[in-house]
Amino acid sequence: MGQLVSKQPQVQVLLLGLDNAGKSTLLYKLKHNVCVSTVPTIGFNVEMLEAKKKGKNIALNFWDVGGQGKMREHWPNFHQDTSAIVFVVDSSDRERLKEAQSELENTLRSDQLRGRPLILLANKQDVNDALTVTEIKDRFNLRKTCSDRDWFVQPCSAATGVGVEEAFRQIVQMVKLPSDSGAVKENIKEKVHYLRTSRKP
Ligand code: G3D
Ligand code: MG
Repeated sequence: MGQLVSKQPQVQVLLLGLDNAGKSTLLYKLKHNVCVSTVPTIGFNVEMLEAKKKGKNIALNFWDVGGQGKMREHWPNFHQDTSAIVFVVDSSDRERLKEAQSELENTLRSDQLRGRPLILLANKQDVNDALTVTEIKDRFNLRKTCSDRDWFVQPCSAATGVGVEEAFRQIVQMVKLPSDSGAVKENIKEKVHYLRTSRKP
């Protein structure tokens, strides 16, 4: 007898932030609970994580997009069908905070991301003198920039794992499920195909 294939709802989570913020470290910590030594992401990584929301099993596809200057112009290609934005900040890098803020604000202006929740991860809290959550909220002026969406700032350290589970729980809680799971046409394969074919020649 054939087995019934359960089609659990899938949501797309966009993991953004400047290069070196800790996005890939965080993703592998979430996925495998290990600290791997990362190399700068050329292109993107995608990992599926499962969770329970409102009594349903759901799959979250995390798209970890390279944060180096040249890659940032491709970020908009990933906006389609995003259910939540996770923006990772290196809280110890005071010099590049303005640059991170400006990239976040550019991202939040996207029509395709209107109303999508933002979870800002104040990463590298293990580093001495890292900016606190309160400082980050103020510097990023989030009360104003995010007046039209749900937002949350979670302190964490992808290196030590502190705050990482809480970050995941927060993402699961804030991510919007499509009201009709059939509306999610995009699975990973289709999205990769879309990204390949939409690339400029
Ligand atoms: P990215 O994917 O955002 O570009 P990576 O960033 O995950 O590649 O991480 C960049 C560097 O930051 C890596 O160090 C990684 O180990 C380090 N890192 C990531 N998260 C943390 C953290 O929470 N605390 C500290 N102290 N370091 C972190 P290397 O030395 O390999 O470049
Ligand atoms: Mg990376």
